[in-house]
Amino acid sequence: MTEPRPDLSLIVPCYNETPHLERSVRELLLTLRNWSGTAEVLFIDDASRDGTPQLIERLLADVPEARAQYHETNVGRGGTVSEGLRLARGRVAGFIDIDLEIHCRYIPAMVQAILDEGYDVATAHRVYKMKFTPTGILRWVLSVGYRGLARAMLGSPFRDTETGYKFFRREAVLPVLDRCRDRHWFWDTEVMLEAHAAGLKVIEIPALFQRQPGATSSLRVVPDTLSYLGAVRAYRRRRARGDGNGG
Ligand SMILES: Nc1nc2c(ncn2[C@@H]2O[C@H](COP(=O)(O)OP(=O)(O)O)[C@@H](O)[C@H]2O)c(=O)[nH]1
Ligand SMILES: [Mg+2]
Repeated sequence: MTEPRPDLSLIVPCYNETPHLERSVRELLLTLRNWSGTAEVLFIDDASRDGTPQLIERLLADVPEARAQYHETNVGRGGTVSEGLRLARGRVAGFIDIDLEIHCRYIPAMVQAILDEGYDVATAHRVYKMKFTPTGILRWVLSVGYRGLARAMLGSPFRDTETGYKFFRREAVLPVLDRCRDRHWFWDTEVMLEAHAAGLKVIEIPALFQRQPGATSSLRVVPDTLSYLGAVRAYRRRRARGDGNGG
């Protein structure tokens, strides 16, 4: 007898998450277990070097609704999330950043937008609780700057393509995944632009973004910003050649 499909498959890409993983998993389970829908959770570790795989093993020992995969080599954020979306069994498949800078309490609203309100994609539009520290201001400037760039250079109709909080009607996103090429940070913009090009119905739900005290970021500001810009230009060229859609 095949198991009924859960309402939600939540993908949790992991890369050196030990500072916050235990607290975040507790919060996440609290949210999912108090929610009326059914969910499975799929942790995918992308070759972390800080003991995250061992911590996942320990944390998931008594979490029947969760399973985990472990990469030998680092694939990148986009590649890891795509893999998870393909492995998902849920009617809705989505992912969040497990540092919970956007809290998991918005998950039910994302799923409801897809299952009950007819959207194909629901994402969190980050509303920043500003931290007036050099890093806080730099990240805000980068994020706002990049949004402007995505709109100006790629004609993105969206307010926040980079958010690490995206949910999809699983059947609708599979063909879109096949048209995405980037395997790291730019994938977050590419999947939204390809979803738009495919005519998927998208809702961006405002959600509070709050940096965790003492949190560090895996974003390497200069190299990652440069590779972003390179990816934006490459994507524009591909689209201009008319084989933008991943031909
Ligand atoms: N799978 C995978 N995830 C990554 C990688 N690098 C970062 N991430 C994830 O991307 C998310 C956002 O990274 P974070 O460091 O919080 O960036 P920030 O919030 O933009 O400063 C986190 O959940 C990280 O685990 C990677 O190489 N592979
Ligand atoms: Mg983060």
